[in-house]
Amino acid sequence: NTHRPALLLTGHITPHPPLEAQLMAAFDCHVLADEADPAAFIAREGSRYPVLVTSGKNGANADLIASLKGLKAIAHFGVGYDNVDVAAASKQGVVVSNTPDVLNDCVADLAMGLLIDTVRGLSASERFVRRGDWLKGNFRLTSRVSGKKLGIAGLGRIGRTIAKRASGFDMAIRYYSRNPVAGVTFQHEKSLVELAKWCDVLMVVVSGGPATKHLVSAEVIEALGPQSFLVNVSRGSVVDEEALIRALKDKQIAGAGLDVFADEPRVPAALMEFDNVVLLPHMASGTHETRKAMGDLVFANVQSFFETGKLVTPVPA
Ligand code: 8YV
Repeated sequence: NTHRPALLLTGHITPHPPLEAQLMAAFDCHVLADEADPAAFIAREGSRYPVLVTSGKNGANADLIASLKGLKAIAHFGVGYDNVDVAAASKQGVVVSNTPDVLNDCVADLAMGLLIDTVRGLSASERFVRRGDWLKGNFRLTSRVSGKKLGIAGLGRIGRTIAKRASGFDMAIRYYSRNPVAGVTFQHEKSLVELAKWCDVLMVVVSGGPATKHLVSAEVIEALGPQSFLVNVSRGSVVDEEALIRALKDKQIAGAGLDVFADEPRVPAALMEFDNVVLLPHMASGTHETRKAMGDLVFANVQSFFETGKLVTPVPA
């Protein structure tokens, strides 16, 4: 087995276990999280691994990257790589790949589903039927989706795929991003507050990390106002959850649909109390088809790096 290239995994790839089996079959794999004493393991064998695989909860911080002396590449399972310290990696000459594009459709589908659920109250109405409340009267009226104003924060690959779907619902679309996106006809707003003031639904699709922490601030939530909704399919860190909870308590926002949370899988108990909030378990990319495509892309990146020294889908350094 010693002739197979050595591959280190920070942890088990829980979003897609078959990838782990695929990697095990092709490479001399080791899972760092299985070690009783990871530091001792790294001190002993840490220089043996040119490639590291990371995923959701099992990223790579600057310390881990610095401790792996032979490291050359990190292949991340996921399009968002906020839990991989790319700056630290680059400084050490380590390249990083993610899994872009293959999840655009399923994430955008889920985003639209969550938008409709949030605005039309699907989950709430389903709970209403199960509780037997229909026997006592009708469900509350909800809000119209078609023709409404959709503000998209972050018009990247996924944001544009959502925009395509929303266009099918005759929604008017504007967006916020640091810089205007070339080649799109939607109106760019220079501030997220301006976008929030304008829209009926704010869809958050920016990438995570320190640069976007609490981008959806108390001020942005206030700008949305009591008739508008917030939907987040990016990272929980982007939304000031405390401010959101306060706005929901004070009825200063119409409702929220959240697939991601600051400290997932722990969801703030306060959010569970609101019937106008839809809570999902970070499942936007979670289809058989997409998770397999993501796994195949991680595998292709690892294989390509061992064979050619190049990643298939590197992220910008
Ligand atoms: C993954 C995601 O489920 O791709 C991403 O950025 O958030 C999801 O697709 C998650 O990151 C698991 O690694």
